[in-house]
Amino acid sequence: MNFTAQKDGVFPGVCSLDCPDQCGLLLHKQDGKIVKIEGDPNHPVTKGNICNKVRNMTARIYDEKRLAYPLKRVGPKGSGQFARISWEEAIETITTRWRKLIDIDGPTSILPYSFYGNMGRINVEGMDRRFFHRMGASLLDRTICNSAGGVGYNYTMGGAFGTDPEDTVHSKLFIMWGINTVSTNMHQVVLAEQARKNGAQIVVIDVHKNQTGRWADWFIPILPGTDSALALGLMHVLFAENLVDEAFLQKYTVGHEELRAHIVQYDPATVSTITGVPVDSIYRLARMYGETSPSFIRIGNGIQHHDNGGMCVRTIACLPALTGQWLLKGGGAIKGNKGFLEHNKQAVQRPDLLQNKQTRMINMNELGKALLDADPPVRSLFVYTSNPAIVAPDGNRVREGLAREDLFTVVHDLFLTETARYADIVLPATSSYENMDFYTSYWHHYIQLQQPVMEPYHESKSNTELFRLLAKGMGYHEQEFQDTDEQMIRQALHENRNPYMDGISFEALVENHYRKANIAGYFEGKMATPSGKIELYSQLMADRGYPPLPTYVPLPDDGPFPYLFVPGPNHNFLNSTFSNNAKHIKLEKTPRLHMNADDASKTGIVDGDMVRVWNDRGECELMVSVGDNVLPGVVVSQGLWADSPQSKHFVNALTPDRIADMGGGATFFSGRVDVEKR
Ligand SMILES: Nc1nc2c(c(=O)[nH]1)N[C@H]1C(S)=C(S)[C@@H](COP(=O)(O)OP(=O)(O)OC[C@H]3O[C@@H](n4cnc5c(=O)[nH]c(N)nc54)[C@H](O)[C@@H]3O)O[C@H]1N2
Ligand SMILES: Nc1nc2c(c(=O)[nH]1)N[C@H]1C(S)=C(S)[C@@H](COP(=O)(O)OP(=O)(O)OC[C@H]3O[C@@H](n4cnc5c(=O)[nH]c(N)nc54)[C@H](O)[C@@H]3O)O[C@H]1N2
Ligand code: SF4
Ligand SMILES: [Mo]
Repeated sequence: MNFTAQKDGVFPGVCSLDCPDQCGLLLHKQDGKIVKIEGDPNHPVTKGNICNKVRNMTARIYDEKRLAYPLKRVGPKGSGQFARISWEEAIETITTRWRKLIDIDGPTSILPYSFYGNMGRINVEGMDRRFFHRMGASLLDRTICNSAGGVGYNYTMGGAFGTDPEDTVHSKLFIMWGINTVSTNMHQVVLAEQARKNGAQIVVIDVHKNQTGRWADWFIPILPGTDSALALGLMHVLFAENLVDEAFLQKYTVGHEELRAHIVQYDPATVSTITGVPVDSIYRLARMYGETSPSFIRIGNGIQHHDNGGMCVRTIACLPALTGQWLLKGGGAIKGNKGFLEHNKQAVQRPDLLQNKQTRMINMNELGKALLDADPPVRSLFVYTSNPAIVAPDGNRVREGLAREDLFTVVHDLFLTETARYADIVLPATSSYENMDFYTSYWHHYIQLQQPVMEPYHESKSNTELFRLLAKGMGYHEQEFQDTDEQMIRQALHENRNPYMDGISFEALVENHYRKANIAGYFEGKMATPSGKIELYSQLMADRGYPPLPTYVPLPDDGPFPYLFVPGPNHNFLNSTFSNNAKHIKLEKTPRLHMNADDASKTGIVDGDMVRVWNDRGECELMVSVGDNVLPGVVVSQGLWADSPQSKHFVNALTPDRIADMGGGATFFSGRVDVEKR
């Protein structure tokens, strides 16, 4: 069916944002324009509810600032002075420059940089991958989001597999651990509310009493980066008070005897000193967890944006096994569920095109370093579906790199983002409602299809279309650069080795665009770990130089600054997306720095003061909220705001680009700062 040709009507859609909920949408069209976006009541999990951000999405897709044409830079880098050019000139300029660079410096002098501003599988990890593999460009390790925790979880559980969120209506205890669920996973809140009506308790463990903490039955404040100690303290009590499920441990785990001996050192008094959680709270939580079934832990991203984040998630992931929760409907945990919906990535991304090429891997969390110090140097940067000048750590170094006059930078986006301001060539991107793609949630178990609903906005092009054009310009004439979007989706679903996706084909998705992974038999005790069991003791970790048992590792020293700084995302933006849309800025009002009243009174800061937050990496300015929603010694901000000379809201000026313990992960929340009245 051709939806774009129909001027009026209501069409099915998928939210393409990097959000676990991946809602089903209804797109209302009038006169060829989308005039309203609402939730699709037929979506089995999201059931017609969507967030305010996307309810206001039309303000973004028709924002007068949206890019309509290709541009070339006509002023100094970063000044935002551009002139309109044609697509022909844009492609010609880029490919001519790249051919020269490849001749002189080799293809690894070119670095692609992208993330998941659109979760469409063929647009954001499809044709682009084929293109850069064929070229032999530097590879990007895409580790900015959840990779430390992902690797940590895998050591325990063997893969990104967890509880079916639909089953959590049966849970009797929810532990929201380092996740701001009310803002970042709203349908988990809806499901928990249903369970709450049947008596379920909701516990939130966080460094900030934000909207999620306020919603909890019991909020437990904790010092940043200490959660693995708390989890070990819970294990201590569970073993000591015989609240563990011995039969489950025997049958489905390895290392429970070693663990039992190991956790003796993590007695509640010791754990309390580390975490700031009172001894009686540790006992109470452990007993609650040991005595309530089914219990469910939602493991968030907050705990793993720390230097010790991988080990922290690995440790928390052991808890459900201790009390045998995996056998119960609604019991267990979710860190991420993407394993159930893996498609045929080989066919889509074609890593075989890299064969016999000498390339190198650059960790995206070290973009500043890569642009300033890489040897051999990066001479050209191609940014798409991401906004590193705002979202990447140690942001001043990133911007210093982007400002290099000799760096040839191309940015493909819907807006002239802070990153695009540094570009030599800017290319306009379509929104996901203008493209065909398929979407696989990392929380619920549904794969969804988006068919284009509106014509491309002015001269904008999708990622797949752009890379087809670039391939042509580079003289890559092979078939894989001519495949259509539909062909690529078919390839993604064809000969897929993932048994949970059996029977899900392109036709099936066209017929019914919500298809559930066939998860029957997930927990039959055969894990994808080396031992085939849940690994409380991991020989693989020992072989790789980690402690093989769950362990608390303190955060490293980050300089002589009094506060740990936790700059997370906010409610009305999605990372930096929406930070340039007036409607969403108005909803979010102003960025705040939350500070404990004791700290404020010691420094003479009062509520509403503008403060300078600084360390040896940079500074930013925020308005203080004084109160008791953070512990002393901790300051928290929310939102990745765009900045300008008038509003210095650039929180990533302060964050470290150190690499976490596992998966090359980011350490956004392990930096220290000082705060002074401006
Ligand atoms: N509204 C909205 N939704 C979003 C996003 C957004 O920007 N806005 N971003 C999307 C993306 S890409 C992601 S990855 C997810 C992220 O969403 P979440 O998984 O919720 O992760 P964060 O919001 O980064 O952090 C969650 C919580 O961890 C807390 N925290 C920080 N450090 C610690 C710690 O050491 N211990 C404990 N216990 N808590 C800690 C923070 O205060 C925060 O409340 O949300 C997605 N959804
Ligand atoms: N301080 C701090 N920094 C953080 C975090 C934090 O909690 N604190 N969170 C981190 C996390 S978890 C993440 S995931 C990253 C996210 O970082 P990014 O992935 O960079 O996310 P966004 O800031 O949303 O930027 C996405 C961009 O993609 C563009 N876009 C959308 N659709 C398309 C498309 O189809 N094609 C193209 N070419 N462009 C498109 C949007 O307009 C937007 O400018 O940020 C990280 N940075
Ligand atoms: S951002 Fe998340 S909650 Fe909002 S519509 Fe998209 S998927 Fe749903
Ligand atoms: Mo993320």
